[in-house]
Amino acid sequence: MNFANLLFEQLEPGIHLITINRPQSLNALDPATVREIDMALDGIERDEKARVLLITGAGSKAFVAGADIVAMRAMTPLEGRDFSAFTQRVFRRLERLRIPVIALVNGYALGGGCELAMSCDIVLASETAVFGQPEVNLGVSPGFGGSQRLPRLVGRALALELLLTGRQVKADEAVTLGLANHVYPPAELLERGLEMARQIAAKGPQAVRFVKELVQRGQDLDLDNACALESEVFGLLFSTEDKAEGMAAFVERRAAQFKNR
Ligand code: CO8
Repeated sequence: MNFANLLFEQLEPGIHLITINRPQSLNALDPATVREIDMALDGIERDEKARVLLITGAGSKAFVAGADIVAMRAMTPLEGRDFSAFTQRVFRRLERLRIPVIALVNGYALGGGCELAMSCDIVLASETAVFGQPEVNLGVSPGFGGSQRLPRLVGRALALELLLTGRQVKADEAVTLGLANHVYPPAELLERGLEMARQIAAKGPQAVRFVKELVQRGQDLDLDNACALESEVFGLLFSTEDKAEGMAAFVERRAAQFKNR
């Protein structure tokens, strides 16, 4: 696939990387770029061998510095609503993708960039990462899910503080708040992301897929229904060859050879 605003590559078998590639605009998301992310996800979904998706931004300054303000400035209200709704669907797709998505936040993750990171399953930040929802500075609200995901991640009071003041949060604080998992020196970020991706890619693919689904779907259910869903998934996984292989390998003291069956 050829993209104008993305680099989409397979780094190793099963491990894919999307790099949002508009460094001249600090990787700001315009509608064309979001459409390309959607198309890249089509490619991931068609690839049965895909195991982990990494997402980062080009250059050393920004992950994504938000929705593209120049593009939004010219939008009508209906175009703004469509851009918001379409991007929300694409970000929701990331949460529902059958493989884990790891954000490598290599600089500014503001507005739509913070919303993109929050839609990924795991967030690894470089020491230069800066998170924030500065939309109020522009006279608008978040439009890519930030007003809903931020309170779910960090709690209502902190979310409101960040949303109402637009305060920027550096990497260490982002970890404390639960916005990022770990912080690494910029030069190590990709390798650390790859290490985590390799660990995940070596596990039973069906187990990984359903663990992600359990956590993502379970969050929106009450505890009884969420635990019932877990039992169903647990039972379902007993039907897989990978369960038989994983348990046999443990008993036989050897490494499991999972086949995604
Ligand atoms: N959109 C378009 N261009 C941008 C953006 C952006 N979000 N951010 C930076 N750029 C451009 C700059 O205009 C500049 O371009 P040029 O060189 O042509 O002048 C270039 O990138 C470099 O930026 P700066 O010179 O500003 O770099 P600094 O190091 O001085 O500052 C900052 C970096 C702090 C990141 C600064 O660029 C900034 O504040 N950017 C805007 C951040 C922001 O407000 N993001 C939120 C946008 S709103 C949003 O995301 C809402 C999502 C919901 C949308 C709903 C759909 C309708």
